[in-house]
Amino acid sequence: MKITFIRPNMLPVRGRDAMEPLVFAILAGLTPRDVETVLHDDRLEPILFDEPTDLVALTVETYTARRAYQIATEYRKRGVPVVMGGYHPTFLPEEARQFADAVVVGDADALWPQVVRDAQRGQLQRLYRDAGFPPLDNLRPDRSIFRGKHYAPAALVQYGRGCRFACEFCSIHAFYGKDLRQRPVENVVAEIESTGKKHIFLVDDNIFVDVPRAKELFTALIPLKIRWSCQISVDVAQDRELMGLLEKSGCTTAVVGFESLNENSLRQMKKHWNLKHNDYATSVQIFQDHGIMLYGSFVFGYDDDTPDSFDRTLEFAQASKFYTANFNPLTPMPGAALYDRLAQEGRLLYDRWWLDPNFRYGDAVFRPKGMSAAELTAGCYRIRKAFHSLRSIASRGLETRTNCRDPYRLGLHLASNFVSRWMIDRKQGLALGESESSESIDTNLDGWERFHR
Ligand code: B12
Ligand code: SF4
Repeated sequence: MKITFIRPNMLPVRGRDAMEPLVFAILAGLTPRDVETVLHDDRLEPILFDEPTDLVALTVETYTARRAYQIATEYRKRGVPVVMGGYHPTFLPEEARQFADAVVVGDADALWPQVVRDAQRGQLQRLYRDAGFPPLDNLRPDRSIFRGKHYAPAALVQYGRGCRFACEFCSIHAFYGKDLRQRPVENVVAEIESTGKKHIFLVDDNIFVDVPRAKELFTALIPLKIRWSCQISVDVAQDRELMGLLEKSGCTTAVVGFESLNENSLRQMKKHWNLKHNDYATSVQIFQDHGIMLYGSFVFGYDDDTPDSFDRTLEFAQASKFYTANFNPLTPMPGAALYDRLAQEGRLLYDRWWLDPNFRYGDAVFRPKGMSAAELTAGCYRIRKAFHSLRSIASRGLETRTNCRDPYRLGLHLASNFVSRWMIDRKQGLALGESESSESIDTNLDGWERFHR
């Protein structure tokens, strides 16, 4: 039996920074040895629809759902069964089932061997759902599935799943609820060593979910002499011991969800705790004193945000010398509390924006209160471009504690800024799933075929 894993692309733009899709290393590690596995990454290479295979397994996020459904339709036309899993099918299994033979809801770790067995017998079930959350003790990703593919140099490794917070817009809380699981530290260390990579991206949505476990991990990373990146909540800055361990263990960059400078917006998104211990400027100083380059993440469109919010935030991001930042329109994801609220308030502009051929990447998808949807789209785009202007890149690059502290960090600063600068215009305004809008979701792959040639 042969299984083809597929990571769909979000837009018909080939990026320069595709990262290894960790989920397929995990599924490959759980697949019986006598089953052949291959990976097609739609972000890097053409999908070989006519290459013989017995099962196609797609990972689906909301932004890639449209493309995933097109790919699935092509395979099913050829008689190949398709299984889908990931965030989007977990939140909308009924939608995904229209395009797949089987849908896996939630984590696949405990279910995947059964899916493979059922497929071997030609008896795939329509829906697989794990009633609980499987322990992560036996996670053994098999990275040989990535061999020969040109991914960004960092290896993706997962310490745990879930987050202790419940921000209104966030898919993580919707997916994992209150469940928090972390792997044994020795497994994580052994996995990092086995990758042979000197830069690791710890993909946990918030690596700081539990103080003693965070300390245990950071201490265990010190002897590895690696550099690593993570996503972390800003409240870590108040714990000086943790900050010291982050620095000592090689934490080089961290994504921090500042989200907004407006306290009412923070309150509305249930992230007011961001300001519980320090103001943002103080927290930023603490990170910088420890040499950690910050990737600031911001959203716009909460009820108190107005057209003035954009420039204020841009100034803050530039003054804070973030090595990079994103400025996104608040986007309701199915499953998240925000989506339900905006739907109830009758403020959504599309029935399902992720499938709508008129939706364009970067567009606001609901009616904000303090500005128009068009102003929201344009404001985010404008400051994204301004933040990545040559003058801004140079000025931020001169931050001596972080962005130009050593040649490695300066290289990271320049590479990430120039890749983002290059991508902004290429992505903005494109339709998801194909380059030309099409009424029919399951036909017309023309745009994709041209792009791949
Ligand atoms: C690393 C990362 C990125 C990296 C890229 C990663 C990569 N490999 O290419 C970067 C930074 C580039 C990125 C970009 C974006 N990301 Co991102 N990213 C992540 C992050 C932090 C980790 C992904 C990961 O490796 N997880 C570990 C794996 C093991 O978990 P998993 O994929 O969930 O898989 C498990 C189950 O879901 C299930 N499963 C998943 N797929 C499948 C498939 C099958 C067949 C089966 C059976 C099971 C199954 O089983 C797995 C194991 O149990 C996640 C959050 C998270 N914790 O997952 C966000 C996340 C996936 N990203 C998200 C978003 C929104 C984006 C962007 C759209 C942001 C933007 N506005 O531009 C972009 C574009 C993404 C795209 N599709 O192209 C959202 C998606 C939400 C949603 N509802 O779809 C997430 C959940 C973050 C969040 N907090 O909301 N991202
Ligand atoms: S802190 Fe981050 S991961 Fe946790 S719920 Fe909020 S946005 Fe999601």
